Amino acid sequence: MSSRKSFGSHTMWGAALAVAALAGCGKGNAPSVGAADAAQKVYVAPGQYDEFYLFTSGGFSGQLGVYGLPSGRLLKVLPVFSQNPENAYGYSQETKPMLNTSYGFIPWDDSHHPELSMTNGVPDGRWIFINGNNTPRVARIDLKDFVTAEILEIPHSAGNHASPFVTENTEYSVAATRFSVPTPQADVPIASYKENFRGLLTFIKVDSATGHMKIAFQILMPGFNYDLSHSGKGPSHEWSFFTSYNSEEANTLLEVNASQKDKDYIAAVHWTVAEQCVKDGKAKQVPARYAHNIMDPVSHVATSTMETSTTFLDAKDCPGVVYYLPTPKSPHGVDVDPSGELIVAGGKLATVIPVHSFSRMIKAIQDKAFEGEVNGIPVLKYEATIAGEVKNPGLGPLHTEFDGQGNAYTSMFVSSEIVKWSLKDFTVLDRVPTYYSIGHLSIPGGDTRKPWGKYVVALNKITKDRYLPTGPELTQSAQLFDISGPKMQLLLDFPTIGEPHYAQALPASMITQAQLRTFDLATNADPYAALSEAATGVSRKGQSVHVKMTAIRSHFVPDNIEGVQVGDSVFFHITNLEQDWDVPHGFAITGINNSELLIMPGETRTIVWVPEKVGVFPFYCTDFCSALHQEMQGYVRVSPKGSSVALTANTPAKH
Ligand code: RUQ
Ligand code: CUA
Repeated sequence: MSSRKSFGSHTMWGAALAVAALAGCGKGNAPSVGAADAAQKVYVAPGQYDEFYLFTSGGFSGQLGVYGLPSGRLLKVLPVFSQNPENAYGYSQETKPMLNTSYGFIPWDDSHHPELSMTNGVPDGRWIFINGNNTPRVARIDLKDFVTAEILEIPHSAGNHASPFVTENTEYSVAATRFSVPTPQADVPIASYKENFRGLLTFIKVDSATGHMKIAFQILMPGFNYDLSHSGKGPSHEWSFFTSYNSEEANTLLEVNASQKDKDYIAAVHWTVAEQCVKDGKAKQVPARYAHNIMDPVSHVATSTMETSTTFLDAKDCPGVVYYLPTPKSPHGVDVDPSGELIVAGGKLATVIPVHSFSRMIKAIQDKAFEGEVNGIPVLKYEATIAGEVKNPGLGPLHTEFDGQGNAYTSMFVSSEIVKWSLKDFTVLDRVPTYYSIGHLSIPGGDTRKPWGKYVVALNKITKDRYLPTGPELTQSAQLFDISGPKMQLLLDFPTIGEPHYAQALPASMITQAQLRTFDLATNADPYAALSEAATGVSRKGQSVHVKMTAIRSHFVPDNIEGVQVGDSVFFHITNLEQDWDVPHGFAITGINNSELLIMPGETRTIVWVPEKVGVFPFYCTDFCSALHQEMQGYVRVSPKGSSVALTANTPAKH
């Protein structure tokens, strides 16, 4: 959901609290029976590592949270779509291009779905993708160094929610528009929705060697709202599934007007057929403007390129590319079981959990078991594709993950619980309350071919009385459950940064093995790098002053600079000469209208300072790096505009 108030109603609260009351929980409650047992299961002794990495979306913080499981300890806030003054992401000259878009520099987004890259349907620990919902973008983060390596804007999209789910071998990452809009954009009456607004499903090709993203094609669809997605696996490998709601095509008061029909649709997209149609010339090139931002892995300097065209494939021009599966009632999540055969939908307003069968779907297509069509897209008969329904699961099913042992776990938003059910006969096996109003849930590898089905994490929308109050805004939170036995057991509540819409986890060893500890100074290709103290210096080009500076425990070179004038743009290019793990240096100067810098070993980072006052201003290292960290400082003398003080610095050459 895009907001924690999506279903914001008192009924929902009533239900959530009723469940809480039933379970005998409330504020200041005594620890439940088995607390010692639970504590032991999440205890990671000092100095020990967690077993899993958990990556949570930051929601409206636009970032990615990195946690350890089972401890729930926060390890890192990894900046993606939002500026982060803590390490100058989006503030430094080298990183600013990452946040460029066709709308200009955008320092924020709303990120919902982290998605690990996969090989043969199993996370491979190479990259993690995440969507920018508001200004449609997909980011790729390199898990070697936990750096946002690439951000691709999605043209002609509006609300990149059903994204960035990947296919089994990361052939594609998908990006469906949540809101239908005039496509391409146009100045038309909103009331002409039905005739002018379209949906769009974007397939981004991911280069298997470099991870680089490129839009392969965009499929034009009827003007519904496309909500979530998952790709097939095994037998369903060539397909991606997208839920949609608002098949009523309402353009106002969707709360009522988009809940009229008994069923909406899952769109089943056969992407190899789309590839063929593009090859056969059934697609067309259309103008577009969208930013493609890449952090160069060698120079560590980001570049932003504006792309100018994209490939549109109208679903009706490519028979066999899309089929609609009727699915009750405003479906939200769509999840494919580890075998690739079962397609589970979460109808937010449905009273059952509908489960489609992939093999029945293929047979229905062969038999032409259609009940009609929408804009040339065949609609399959519900009875022809359905494998079964989970009866009386609870209220408000949203998302389902799998444990690899034949069980499914579905989050129930309205009744605020996780329901465990059998993939064999669709019977409910267990249920536990969540505090409160769970959205997504996450099992390590739980949407892949081989889940590590040890834990499930509930990603809750509301915390109310679970933590010490912190004013009107309370912490966001997740809960960890042990699912290794027949009954789920609550182990831990832990606060999260931003709104943790969704999360993915994988065994820590898959990442720790390939970790980079420093950046190689010898290959630093930043154009303003100073690879030794002898290479430092100052220079002036008109109103711009460039300072090439180095940092190493525990001094800057140069550390005395004179001849800067009021109104100059002073570019501090600072190279961290360290080649030691965990020794960044920081940089800040009085009155800088910008963030600090935090420079990793071997890296160069640049920040701009425009002095507005005459005087002598100190700068210093902001990261406590050694016993003489407090000595790591310097001065810049600022003279009036037009002053005759020469530009000098105490670099080794000029001593
Ligand atoms: S959504 S709570 Cu933004 Cu993934 Cu379902
Ligand atoms: Cu360098 Cu503190």
